[in-house]
Order: sequence, then C-alpha cells, then structure tokens
Amino acid sequence: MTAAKKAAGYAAAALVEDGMKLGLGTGSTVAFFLDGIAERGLQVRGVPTSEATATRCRELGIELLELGTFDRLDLAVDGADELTADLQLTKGGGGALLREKVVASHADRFVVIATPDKVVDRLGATFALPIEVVEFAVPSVARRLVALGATTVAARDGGSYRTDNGNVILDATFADGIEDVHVLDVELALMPGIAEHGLFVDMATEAILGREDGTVETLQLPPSDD
Ligand code: DER
Repeated sequence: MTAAKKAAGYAAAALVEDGMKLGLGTGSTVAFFLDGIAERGLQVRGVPTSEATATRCRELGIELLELGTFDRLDLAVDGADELTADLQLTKGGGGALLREKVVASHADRFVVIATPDKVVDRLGATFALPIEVVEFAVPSVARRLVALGATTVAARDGGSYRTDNGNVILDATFADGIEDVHVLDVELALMPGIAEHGLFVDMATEAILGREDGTVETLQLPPSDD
C-alpha cells in the first residue's frame, strides 16, 4: 500500500503553489503529501490537524499557521477512512477528526487522498464511525448512538484513548451502512456531549486515489441538479 499512498500524496503536493495557505491533515498518506511539499521547496504555511503533523512539519521546515490568523485556506489535504463516490467521508481513525474538520471547514478546496480500497457504497459498515465525546457524556452518548441505529459502540482502546483535545473516541458501526449521512450528520451535531463526529458531509471537493503502480485516479463531485 505504500506506493499507492505515496502516489496520492505526491499528486496532491503537485497542486500546491508558492505562497499558499494550507490545511494539513493527519495520517500515513498525508505524510507523503508533506514530503512532497518539502521536496518541491515551496514557501507555504499550513495549519496542522494534529500534534503529529505539527511535529513532522517542523522536521521538514514547513511553516505553521494558527487558526484565527486568516479567513480562508487555499487548499486542505487529508486522508479518509472511507469515502463514497459522491465524496462523503468517514474520518477519525487516526483520532484527529475534530481538528481535521475545523481546518477543512476553512478550505476553498478540500482534497482527500486515499487508496481505492477505501471507496464504499455506504459509510460505516466496514470501518467504524469515530465520534469524539467528552468523558462525562460517554455513557449517555453510547446509549443514544444505539437508539440511532448503531450496531456496536466501543470506546477506543477500552476507554483509555484520549484525543489531542483530551476527549474519548467512541467507534460506532452500522451493520447495513449509514442510510442517510445528511440526517445522521445533523443528529450527531445536535447530541449534547459530542465534541465532533467523523462524518464529513459535503465538505470534500475532490479525491485523489493512488494505485500501487504509481498512477492516480481523481474523483470529482457529480454535477449538481441546480
Ligand atoms: O481521518 C483519519 O483519521 C484517517 O485515519 C485518515 O487520515 C487516514 O489515514 P491514513 O492515510 O493513515 O489511512
């Protein structure tokens, strides 16, 4: 899978231009994106979505940018755990979903980098949906997730895992997949105790899928009916 991830990461790095303000995702595919930026010697600034990405940027000499110092980012690039052909995403396997969503929400262009095996018909059936929850509310949120149709709900690492924000992650599976991501997106957003959830609905503008032979395929949003 390494060559495929590298192909996707480097293809995304080719989209970067000098002077851009970037959103910098988290994960093993993004690691190649960061390498690609550094190899091109571009003068860019980026908001990291995790402590791990911030550390890697410092090592590579990529200048860091803080939230609140800009309105929009030119481009955000991040991985995904699952995606559908219409670019709805599940994210958070790496635990950074809250910062990833905040950063992506500022981007004019949000490019997902992944491998073709992550493309599914329905989200949430094969890879659990990660939900970041404040510790106090974990039992409450877990019960409510089951009431919303989750088949299994498990606190990551038996409840010992903490995000960069100090919260717990509940991983929820949906045996038949999530029927309507727009509905669940709103239900989770309104549930007290959830800090953020890993459904990224109508956020990605394109996806670059890397293959083991080094080639890539780009998925674009289907034309809208309007
Ligand atoms: O959103 C996430 O947390 C995902 O894990 C994602 O970034 C994918 O990481 P990967 O490139 O290591 O598979």
